[in-house]
Amino acid sequence: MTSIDYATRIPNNVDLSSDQRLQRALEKWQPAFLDWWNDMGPIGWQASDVYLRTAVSTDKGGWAHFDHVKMPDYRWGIFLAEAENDRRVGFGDHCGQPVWNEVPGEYRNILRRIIVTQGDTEPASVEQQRWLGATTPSLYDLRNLFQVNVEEGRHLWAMVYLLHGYFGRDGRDEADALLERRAGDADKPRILDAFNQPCPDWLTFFCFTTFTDRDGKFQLGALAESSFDPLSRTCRFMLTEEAHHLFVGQTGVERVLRRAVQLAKQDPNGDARAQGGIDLPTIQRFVNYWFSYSLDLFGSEISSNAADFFAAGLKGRWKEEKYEDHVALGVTRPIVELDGETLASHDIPLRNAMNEVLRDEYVDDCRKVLEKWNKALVEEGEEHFQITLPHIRFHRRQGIYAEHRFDPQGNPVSAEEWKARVGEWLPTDADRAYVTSLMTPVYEPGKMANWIAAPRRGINNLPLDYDYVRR
Ligand code: BYC
Repeated sequence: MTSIDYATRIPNNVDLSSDQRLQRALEKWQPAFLDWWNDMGPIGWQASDVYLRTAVSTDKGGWAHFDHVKMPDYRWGIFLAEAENDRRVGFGDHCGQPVWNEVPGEYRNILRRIIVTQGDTEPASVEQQRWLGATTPSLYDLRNLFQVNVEEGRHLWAMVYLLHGYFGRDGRDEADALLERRAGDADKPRILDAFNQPCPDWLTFFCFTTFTDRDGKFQLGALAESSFDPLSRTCRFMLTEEAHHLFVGQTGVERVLRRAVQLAKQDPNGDARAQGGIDLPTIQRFVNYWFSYSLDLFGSEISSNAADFFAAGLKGRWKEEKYEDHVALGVTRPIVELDGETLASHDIPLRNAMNEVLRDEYVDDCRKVLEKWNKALVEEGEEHFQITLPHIRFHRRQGIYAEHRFDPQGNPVSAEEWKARVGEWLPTDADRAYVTSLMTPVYEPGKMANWIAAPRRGINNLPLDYDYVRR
């Protein structure tokens, strides 16, 4: 079951050929996907040979195969993690019952909405990143960008398989609509805010893959707990691919930080910008921006949708098995709200606070990333500056803090104070223009742009000066 059949038009490990109707429907969607990829995927690199990894089996450890491939020839397909024997619903009102291999009628609409929302983010990120090939800091980074892009394309396939396979006509319509919305488009935007934000430079890309892809990790983890077993199995395999995206983001930002310190040391005034680097306060502002946008992706702190998802057994907590109580009724969790001018803690029924429970896990994980970045700063000899995470109330546009303004420490601030200080906290137009001005491409194997340190090692044990992308 786990090995992937590449002899068919749509590679898969779900025995697609045994369901002719589904196979035909997906084969009809495939050219539309390829048209979308050619129109909205990486600009200018579709004919290049890229050193990409492809799944060969969904077994642990044994799934990667590396080769030079033209991106439009990448074998996008449908790969599910192996079914667990006698898997049971792990939480909510149906806890302990056998998991479902069909969609229960009463949950059809909400489940479809979850799958569509998840699916919508995948092509969105490819659209956001499509111009970055023109400004890559190295061939190594260019290849990593394209690896991320083709895998997001595959994650779209994963959700489209579920829509086509389990939701009939409306599922097929939703799958078509996934190729019609566009990141940042005023008339037909992507569903979630972060996926309509521009990604015009590589510092943004590294922050996006650190913070926004990390939301993906936790949302997929919550959906991997789902009682709808096909969703659980597809998310489990997607998580193994997601790990590389997080690596790209975390090491990317770390290399920019290291270089900032190295360049500041070379400058008589300790000014990284004067040496063509990105200074630490600017990096902090980009971190503030993408962390806060990504916090929004968890939805509101108090959410009846989240309670319904949990009750129905559709979306669990991160690693649900680590909790003792999987029903979560008659328990509360404190949430801090703004009562007029003062912050006050209120006890909220736990099921309604599930978005916050997941956001907590996410914030903890982000903290670990920052610890690594700050260790790197110390290793480079930076004695004072440390990157910090802003407070969860800072710069929110979704949820209970969206109506108010808070500083990065989480204190309420007036509109005047916000206006006077926002340039310290979030990237200014001048910051963005400066970062963009550094983005000149480096296409020579082994060479790096001046504003970023070299990575520790190449891909798949190859040297750094390997030609990862052949033009
Ligand atoms: N922007 O009760 P609420 C990834 C909407 S990333 C715009 O607060 P709920 C990836 C919400 O839809 C992972 N709208 O929230 C990363 C609702 O709208 P309706 C993606 C937002 O429903 C990088 C209303 O506000 N996966 O994979 O509890 C690269 C009130 O809803 C936003 C998922 O998100 C926002 N930020 O939770 C590539 C998993 N937040 O229904 C890929 C599936 C909320 O009133 N999605 N709204 O029109 C979900 O589980 C939930 O929909 C959410 C929202 C967690 C997003």
